[in-house]
Amino acid sequence: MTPSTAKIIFLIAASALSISATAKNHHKKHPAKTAPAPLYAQRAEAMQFADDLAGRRGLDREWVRQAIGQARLLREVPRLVLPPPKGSPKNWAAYRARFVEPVRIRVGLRFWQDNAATLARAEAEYGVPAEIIVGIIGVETIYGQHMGGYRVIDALSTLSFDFPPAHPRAAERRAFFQRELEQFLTLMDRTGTDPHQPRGSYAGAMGLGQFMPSSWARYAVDFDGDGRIDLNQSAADAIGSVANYFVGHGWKTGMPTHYPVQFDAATLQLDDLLAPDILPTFSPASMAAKGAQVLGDGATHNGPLALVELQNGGAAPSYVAGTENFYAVTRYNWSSYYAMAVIELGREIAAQRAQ
Ligand SMILES: [Ca+2]
Repeated sequence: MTPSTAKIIFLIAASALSISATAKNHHKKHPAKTAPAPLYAQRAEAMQFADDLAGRRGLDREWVRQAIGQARLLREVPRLVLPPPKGSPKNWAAYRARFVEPVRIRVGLRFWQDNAATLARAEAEYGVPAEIIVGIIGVETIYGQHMGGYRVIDALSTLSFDFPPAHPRAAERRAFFQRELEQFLTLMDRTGTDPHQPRGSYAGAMGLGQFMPSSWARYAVDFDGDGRIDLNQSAADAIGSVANYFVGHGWKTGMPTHYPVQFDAATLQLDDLLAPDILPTFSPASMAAKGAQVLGDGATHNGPLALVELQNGGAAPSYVAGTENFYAVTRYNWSSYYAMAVIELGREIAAQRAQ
């Protein structure tokens, strides 16, 4: 649900660019003002989409036209959703250092302390360990510190009507954001919320756990029992909703996320082992037959495993055997680097709590 590392790196690059652009403007006597982007009310296909959406969902046509019509193109957003250039090196060590770091650990310790009873209740009711929930909310928003400042309606309209055609899966991704825009407006209608109010990431993800509108509609729960779902202000609602999301994506109570592996260079069939990517496919015995011995409790693991490769730039990659629960973490954000950062941040905070 969050930007992948690459996108984060892009974002950093983008801010650096805007800083240098600002610096350049200081040398001009009359810096040119950038005109605001036009409203989507001026775009026929956006208004057609609004009419169709209103019909499909049984929403008030004028309300939907106003909602989308008053949205504006976010000029910087389309390039943020482009994948990194081919051949960009992936670096687990650098990725980890960004998320498993002292500030996030310190804020995470406090979050866990403040919400210990709620986290324990979520673990008991959903079977999802507190450290996984704490890891997710930490990686996503540093416990609510960075929930995103874009108007969700602008972000979703931009990605619905101005998705970059250069993206290799542009049609599929544009359709995804159009469905999210539809879900968002349905949610706004149902909760009586002004659709121009909610703020979120450049991709339209909202709240402590950065839920996309479809995930909010499907998995969000009122876990503090006040009769409404608030994933921005209620830590309890966010905690319960993250746990419920995991259950909805196949989390298995009590199963570890991964085990260490050891290679036998003489029999290793690395290409075969990596072919299913992170989809759990192999038994411990079939992994061993292909030269990867699953260590510890993993030797007797009951269920499929995946060989997860984490590249370390120019250095040798790291490998683990990921279980179905590792795969479940990647349903939050489709990246094994992301999943491992969530797991290791939660684990580090749990270790410090135990001290
Ligand atoms: Ca609530």
